[in-house]
Amino acid sequence: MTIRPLVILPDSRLRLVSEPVGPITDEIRQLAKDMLDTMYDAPGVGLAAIQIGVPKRLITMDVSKSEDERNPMVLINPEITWASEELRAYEEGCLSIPEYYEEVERPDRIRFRYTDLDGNVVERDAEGLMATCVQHEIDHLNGVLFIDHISKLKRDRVITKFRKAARREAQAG
Ligand code: K1U
Ligand code: ZN
Repeated sequence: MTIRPLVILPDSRLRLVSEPVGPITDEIRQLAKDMLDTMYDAPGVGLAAIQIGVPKRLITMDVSKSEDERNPMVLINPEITWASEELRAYEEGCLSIPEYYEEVERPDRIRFRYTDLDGNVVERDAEGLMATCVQHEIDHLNGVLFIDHISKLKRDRVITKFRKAARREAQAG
């Protein structure tokens, strides 16, 4: 099991647009495994590769309710192909912005397409937490954070707080 360190705000890597994944090699399979280990350890319901510093369009997710019924998902080059007009507010968190939660409105239902680890192209529908999580993670692939969907006042406050924390940590060595 390999837990990789998480990239934390204000690290500028979180603003990169990640590159498409090419052939599914052993390196990609190992990256997906490490991402699942890191996500479960955090714990989180999703993780984008850039959150462990790898700018590739790869996401892991598990939105199952109980720990006994794990349903790990690996999404390669995911895309949203349809989104409902109806929105839904969900209190989101982010492993790259620890202990900060805020309501975000997003489309309630989506259709999304991705390649799985066996190379199959899969299209499926999602609603509720899964729809929210897919949108949150695809945002990460495009350098967008959930705080970009809240007011500028709140966003500036949280960025300032994390900048100060990073400065303090750097000074402490
Ligand atoms: O991408 C990330 O930073 C992971 C993030 C995903 C997410 C959370 C909530 C709404 C949308 C997307 C998290 O997993 S934060 C942690 C979290 O929400 C959670 C942790 C343990 C159990 C249940 C939820
Ligand atoms: Zn996040």
